[in-house]
Amino acid sequence: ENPDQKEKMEKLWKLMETYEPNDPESIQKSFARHLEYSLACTRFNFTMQDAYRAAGLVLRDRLLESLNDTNAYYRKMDVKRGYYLSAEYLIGRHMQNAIANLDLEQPFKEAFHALGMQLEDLFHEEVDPALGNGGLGRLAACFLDSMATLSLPCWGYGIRYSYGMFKQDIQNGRQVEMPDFWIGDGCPFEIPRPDITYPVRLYGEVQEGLNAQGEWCLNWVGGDIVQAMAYDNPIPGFDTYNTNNLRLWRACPTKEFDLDQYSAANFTDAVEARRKAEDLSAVLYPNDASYEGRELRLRQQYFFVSASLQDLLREFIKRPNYKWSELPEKVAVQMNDTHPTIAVAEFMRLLVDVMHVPWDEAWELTTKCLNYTNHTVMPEALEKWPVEMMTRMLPRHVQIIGELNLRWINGLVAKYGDGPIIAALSIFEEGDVKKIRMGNLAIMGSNKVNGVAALHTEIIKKETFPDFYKYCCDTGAPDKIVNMTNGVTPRRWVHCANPALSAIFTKYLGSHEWLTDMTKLKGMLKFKEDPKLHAEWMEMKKTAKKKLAGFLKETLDLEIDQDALIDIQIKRIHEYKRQFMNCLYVIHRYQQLKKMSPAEREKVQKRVVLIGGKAASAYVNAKLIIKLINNVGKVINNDPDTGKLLKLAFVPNYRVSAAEVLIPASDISEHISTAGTEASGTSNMKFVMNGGLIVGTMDGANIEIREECGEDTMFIFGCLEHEVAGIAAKAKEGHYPIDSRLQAVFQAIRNGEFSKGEPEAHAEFCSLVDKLCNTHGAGTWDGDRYLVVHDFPSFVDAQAKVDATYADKAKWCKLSIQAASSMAKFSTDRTISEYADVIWGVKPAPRPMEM
Ligand code: GPK
Repeated sequence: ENPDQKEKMEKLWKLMETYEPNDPESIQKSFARHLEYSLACTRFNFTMQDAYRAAGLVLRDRLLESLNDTNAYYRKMDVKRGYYLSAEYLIGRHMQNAIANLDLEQPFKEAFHALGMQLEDLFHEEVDPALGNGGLGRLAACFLDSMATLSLPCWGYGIRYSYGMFKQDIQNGRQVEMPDFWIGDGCPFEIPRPDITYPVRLYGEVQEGLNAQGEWCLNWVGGDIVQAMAYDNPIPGFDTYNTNNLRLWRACPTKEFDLDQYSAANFTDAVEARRKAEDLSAVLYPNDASYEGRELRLRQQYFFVSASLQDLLREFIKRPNYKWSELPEKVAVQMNDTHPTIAVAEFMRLLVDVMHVPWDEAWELTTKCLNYTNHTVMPEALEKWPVEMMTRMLPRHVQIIGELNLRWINGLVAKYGDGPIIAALSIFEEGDVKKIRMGNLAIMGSNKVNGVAALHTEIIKKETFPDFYKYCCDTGAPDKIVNMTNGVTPRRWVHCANPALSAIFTKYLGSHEWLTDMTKLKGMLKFKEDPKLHAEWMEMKKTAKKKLAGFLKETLDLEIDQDALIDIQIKRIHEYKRQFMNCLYVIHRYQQLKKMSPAEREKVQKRVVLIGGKAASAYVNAKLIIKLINNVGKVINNDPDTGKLLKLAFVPNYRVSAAEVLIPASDISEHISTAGTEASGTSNMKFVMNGGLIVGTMDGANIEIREECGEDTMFIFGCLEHEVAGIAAKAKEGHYPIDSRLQAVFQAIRNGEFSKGEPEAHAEFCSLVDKLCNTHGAGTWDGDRYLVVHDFPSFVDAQAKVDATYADKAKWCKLSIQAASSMAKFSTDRTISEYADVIWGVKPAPRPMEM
């Protein structure tokens, strides 16, 4: 070591205390410094947006210290690491969560209060980073919170989209999509890393050649190279000194210029070609549980997978005297849905072509390191890419997949002979357009495959991938497919979203340990009939409803009666999720009210029904359902006979920060998918943790929530999963009676009661109704794919039971406490512990306070 260097290092070391101090005064000083020197404002003249930004930088300093020391600790301990690959992270606002997890709530409050600012007002300045569509992306975000909180050495990898999920505007009752340039003002929580970039090749061709050792090999050459540049997002754990990282890749042009190209071709054309590289990470595709098959989407997937795998392999080979055989002891990768499953071929390419690992060993390493999570049984969501497209874009990968498939099929034929199971298990789908099935590739290349709730995992085995499951059983590996029931983080969804409830739990249980061990909430059960707790519990709901009322006034100019039962359905708009059925029920309820005398009406429970969610921009029926809800709401809310007793509103632009206001305020929420269609659902968990009860079908995680909380806490209706096929078969024969109450609802829609003066909307609404009634018989039935007509009567019964139960306030309160206190299973801390134990083999590595 150079002595001069050592002296410099010592000088630098002495310049700073080890960590930034966290007393209110130091926070204030740090804030003022960032205002002046980072943001170029003055201490005397700044906006709330500036204040938010400066406060964000105060936090970022502290996050960086913790992130760097956590990384150094993981390296020193040479731990096995988990890597979560996901095309989506619906992280939501950072600030409040970072303050809570860094244990800075008290000093921050004091620091800003003394400067005349409320923290809440700062939080509101932050735009939601909406780099995900819905449940799948939000699950990834909750997972990151739990990985950090459990001190697990796990990172997330994804894409830093310039445009996140579109903003939903409602114009004349219809969804209009607006671009969300969330990064416009810069995000103080992210750290650009111009020093961390990887080249990613696209297109080009495969050539035979010699490698550095002079051996024969295949080389992928030519095509376009884009650079993936890292943006790090620190993820602090709660009650630990660990901070993990979410590394998102942004596409940039290469730094080198091809001189020939620049002198020969038109300069502006050449610059334009480079600029195009940036399109790769420009926009998140707004599709949920369906894919569009666009070439740019496949490019995005390969781009982030390649950069992530290059990055994690670089970390592995940095270790002194590394051996490839150790890779599975140091690396576990989780592929979130089929979006990152090109990883199977890319892992092989990097090992075989770049690292020169022999094929068989490379395949063993790949199948030990990779794992795949399935999130849906909707066939339209399972990605299949045309071989032609993929061969142009990723020629070497198609060769690798071809070779893998050949070996795989040979083995299968030896075992089963030629037969339909071979075609079912092949990675290639034959037909007019030959395709690569990413689901099959993922399962083949994985150590473990998992579903996201008990029922869903059973359906995967029996219906989605039955031949794979048979193969697993026949080869003595039935536990290759495992269940990992989803969860949510109680830090964001209880502590931050509902501080009044968090305070109740901490007060009654004597500590905030429940926030990292939700089984502690069982201690609340002995108070479930305590009138004192009941009073505090109802006060908590009132506080949340007041906040919701303010939000609705501001966004919709809607006034709600805060004594009304609040009934919420918020999730992506999908036919299988049956927002349409909910809307049909509200029309029915309206018709009942209209028939009553004013005196009878007075006895009916007041209700406010809120429905919110985005529709994929090309999903025609989903968009029509939004229009219908808006039109029905307009009629009901403005009818003087009913306006006070029943309200229906569509909440525009549903997003994480809106969920944080809506969920705590609910009495009832709707999780009413056709049995067997919703893989899990996660908002169901958030609602119950906040003391809301559920109207639900026996689907997804509803089943397990009911098991934990007790049958009396859930209003269950509808057919069971094993009944669906029989009902559909009967419907095909024409036996599909329509309940008279539902017929009355259909009649009102057909009469144009909800489309006065809108002939186009009228025709559209009729088309929705016609589709449900399409029972032509003779095997042509396809209209009511999700059994709305079948389940409607029992849905009406369930709603009647809700009203009756709600009338007994003490009983309701008891059920609410009982349910909220029984939700330990649905903390992502439980989910992630299971992934770490069963799938990844990754162990906690809590770093000590001082390094
Ligand atoms: C499933 F397939 C998909 C998808 O593309 N997007 C998405 O959000 C959801 N999901 C399921 O629909 C939910 O049931 C589930 O709780 C969630 O993923 C997380 O597993």
